[in-house]
Amino acid sequence: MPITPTPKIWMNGSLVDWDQAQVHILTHTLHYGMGVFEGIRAYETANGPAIFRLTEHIERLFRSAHILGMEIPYSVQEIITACKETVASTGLPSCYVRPLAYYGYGEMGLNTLPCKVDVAVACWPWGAYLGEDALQKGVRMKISSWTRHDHNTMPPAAKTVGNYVNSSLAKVEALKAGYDEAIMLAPNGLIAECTGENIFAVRNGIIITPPLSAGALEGITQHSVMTIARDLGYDIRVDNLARSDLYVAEEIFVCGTAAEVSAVNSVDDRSVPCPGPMTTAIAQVYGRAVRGEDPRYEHWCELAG
Ligand code: PPE
Repeated sequence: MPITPTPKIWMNGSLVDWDQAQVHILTHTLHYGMGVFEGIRAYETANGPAIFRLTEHIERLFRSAHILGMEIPYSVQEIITACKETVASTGLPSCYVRPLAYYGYGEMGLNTLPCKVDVAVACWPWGAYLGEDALQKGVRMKISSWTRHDHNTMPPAAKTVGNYVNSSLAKVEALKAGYDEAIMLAPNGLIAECTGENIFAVRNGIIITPPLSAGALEGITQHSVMTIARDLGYDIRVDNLARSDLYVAEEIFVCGTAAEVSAVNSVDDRSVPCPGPMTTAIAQVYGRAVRGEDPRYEHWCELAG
């Protein structure tokens, strides 16, 4: 998706002009993929732009770095402030927010111990990730021929730059085959997640989403959806799903910061009822929650200004 520039990007403590936010070609992470990032959305609310669950996203950024053994030279609070400043500097009512911690210029080779950690936060307007009609018509999913990483290969629980080689391979394969998105299986064959979303399937009236141990990222939208679903009175559980669970599911939806809540209409050309009633109800509440329109979830909206 093409990027629309915004005025400023935060780099190592200061806001710089968009065009000046550059790195050297020998930036370490560009070569070896050892970096961590987040994807966050700021939404227009009655009180101005609010960054949805900003604190939880920045805490996950630090957990991802911790898994890599990378020390971010700022506090969680400093990066939270950086995100707010960057969003405010765009003047946009809503946008996508991308913090990135990476090994910068100065060292080469696989030993990251001497490497300096740089941090940047960029914002830009980002529309519907899986298409404008992803909730109404649903998306066509394909089980990928690419397997999600094993925990001892590339930890899937960390949102690392390098992990997305796996996601991109699967995404492009699915798109070229005429599907909208891919579903990744863990090395043991159970469902992990999608290339950029967590997955939920309804079986016998119970909504099920795979655990971290199956290779899923601990999604913040996944957590929001679970809270909303419980508040709606639904039975929702973290548990393993097999491929066949998807083929015979009563409803399937995927969720992520970028994709929000999107319905699934088929998996490997087996049709799934879409959009299902639970999917629709959860998506409606989520859409209000992110805009600060539901008092139960107002604490999730962190004002940028
Ligand atoms: N799994 C993966 C692999 C993933 O990338 C995301 C977010 C999720 C689950 C959902 O996590 P959360 O956003 O906390 O609910 N994917 C981000 C990046 C997408 C991109 O193309 O870049 C996102 O949604 O912002």
